[in-house]
Amino acid sequence: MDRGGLKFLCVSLLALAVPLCSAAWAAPLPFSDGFENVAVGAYPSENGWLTLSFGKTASVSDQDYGTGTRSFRLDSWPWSARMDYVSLDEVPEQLSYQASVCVDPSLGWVGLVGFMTRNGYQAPMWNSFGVDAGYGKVLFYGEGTVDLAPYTPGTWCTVRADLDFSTLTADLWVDDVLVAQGVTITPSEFDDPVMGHLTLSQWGVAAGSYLEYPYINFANVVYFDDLAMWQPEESAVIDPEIDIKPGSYPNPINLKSRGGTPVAIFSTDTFDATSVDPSTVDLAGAPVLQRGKHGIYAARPGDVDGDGLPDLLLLFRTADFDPSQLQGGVATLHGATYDGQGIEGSDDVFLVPRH
Ligand SMILES: [Ca+2]
Ligand SMILES: [Ca+2]
Ligand SMILES: [Ca+2]
Repeated sequence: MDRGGLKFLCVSLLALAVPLCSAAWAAPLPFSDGFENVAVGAYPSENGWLTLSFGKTASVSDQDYGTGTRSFRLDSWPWSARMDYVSLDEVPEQLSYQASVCVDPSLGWVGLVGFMTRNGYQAPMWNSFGVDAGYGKVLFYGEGTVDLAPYTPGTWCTVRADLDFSTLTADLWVDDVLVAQGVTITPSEFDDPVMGHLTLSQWGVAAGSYLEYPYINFANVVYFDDLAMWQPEESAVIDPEIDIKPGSYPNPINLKSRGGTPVAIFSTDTFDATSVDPSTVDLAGAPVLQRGKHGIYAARPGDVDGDGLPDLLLLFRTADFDPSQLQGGVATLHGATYDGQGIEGSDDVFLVPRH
């Protein structure tokens, strides 16, 4: 593995290495940093943050921030990077993370965000970004080192990785722009010839410290904010049962009708139809009908099939249907829940009058 780009950090960590206690707290996914709820000057330990390498200091700051009024300021000594992390119980096959990073323009050299190994107190960060003021670049350390984008010291930069450990690839983003796809990453568990079996079970941030010419430096200040980790939705969409014209069959559609077409989305033990956001729903190209000057959606809960679970009843203006989306004898409904889970369901229709 190419770890050359992180040699500075390995060396500096060896100097003040501390054995890792096993953390009782593990970050649930999705995870977000919580810095906004921590007093300025305090360490965000109640949010699960732990210290790996002591550097100089680390605390929540209001001097400079990404969003809100707080960020996390890390301050390193020349021979000790400052590293802080949260633990994961396990790394899922797909995992995304993002962070905003600002490296102090007068003192700072590099800010890192990514993974560490549980028993790797001397290990660098893995599948990580280096926001590098010394080189003026944003880099990614996967199996190799990838040069992603320029970086201007003293500015905030947002990095994001969509990691897929089943294919060992990542898609990488800098400032909301996809800058690299299919980059080879380090597995979440692997055998190291020196350290033995390693797992990427910690995720965090570091203010790196160079020891090598020409980047010997004697201080490093890096701010981090808007740190988050999440799992992509397990399936792209879920497919609830729907009933066009509930309770009757077949389902004739007269596109010249001035009326409406009711549709039920059914709940199950594992799916709550009332969690569907009506503003996201379309059926055969038609949005949910809106009423009144406030545009209230014609959507209401009700137990349509009598199973005791509230379903969602929606009304569409029949003339809004796209005829080309009804020709196959099936109308498909698309939408999403309020928390972003996509849904898709279909029911039979036939057009009247027949042509
Ligand atoms: Ca913030
Ligand atoms: Ca029906
Ligand atoms: Ca029901």
